[in-house]
Amino acid sequence: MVEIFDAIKKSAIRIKWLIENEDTGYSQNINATGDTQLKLDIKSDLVIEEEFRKISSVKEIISEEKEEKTPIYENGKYLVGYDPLDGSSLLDVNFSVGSIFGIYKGEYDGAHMVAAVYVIYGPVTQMVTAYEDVGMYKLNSDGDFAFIKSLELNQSGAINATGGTHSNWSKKHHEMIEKIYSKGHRLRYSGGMVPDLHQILLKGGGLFSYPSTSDRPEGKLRMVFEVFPFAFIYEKAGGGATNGKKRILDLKPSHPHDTTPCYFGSKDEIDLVLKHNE
Ligand code: AHM
Ligand code: MG
Repeated sequence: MVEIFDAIKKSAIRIKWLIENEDTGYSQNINATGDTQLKLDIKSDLVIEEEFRKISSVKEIISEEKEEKTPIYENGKYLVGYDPLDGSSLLDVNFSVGSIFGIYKGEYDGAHMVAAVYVIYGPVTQMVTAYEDVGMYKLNSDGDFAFIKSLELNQSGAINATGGTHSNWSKKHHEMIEKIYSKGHRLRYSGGMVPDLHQILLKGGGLFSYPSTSDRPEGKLRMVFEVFPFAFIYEKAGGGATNGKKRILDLKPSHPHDTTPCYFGSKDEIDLVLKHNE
């Protein structure tokens, strides 16, 4: 696992350089989910693939930007599902973006996830790893990621972050969000799941949701690259993650690019979501 985390650190340093120095415009390509790729989505994907190709414990990789799984080492133990540059459409407005990694053994589903990592490229670059516990690291000027602290969610928090177009929300979701606000929560939403979930984690708790909407009944966020890794991290930090009815890590995608409605948060907020959907 250490060598996988090291490959992620090396990729992060290279992606940070690309963000700061390369063209942040769109390419002519469309990815597997139908989004037009930015040139940086493609470059970041290649950087990560290159770094994982050096690691003999990696059996196979699949990313949000790739149509198909890519075999690496036949005798490798781990499968890695990743989103190389999540929130990349926010690059032009200079908001934080991130890379998300799920490390699996055997299958790409929650039950087979063994570790998860994300990197956030903000005013500073940080990395959060969840393996035995959840730890945060910061990239120093000498190129090393220094351990900062362990992260743990409180029983409840004060932040609410909800995605999707409001006019496409269900009545039920509107009512649930009203309940959250009536408890005193405040809106904090950048439109990048890495900074939005990082904020909730660092500020002790709250709720992030990307619900089912009339235009996207299965939500927008992809299980293998985005939702399972954060579900793993939130559970390890003492919170939870649900699709509204079921625990996220019990879901089984039938295709690596499958999406799901999702709610991540501290315990009280996740209980509220589950009760509301009973
Ligand atoms: P991307 O992988 O194409 O960048 O899309 C994922 C992003 C998430 O970071 C974020 O939570 C969501 O899209 C925001 O979507 P919306 O603008 O519909 O609220
Ligand atoms: Mg993404």
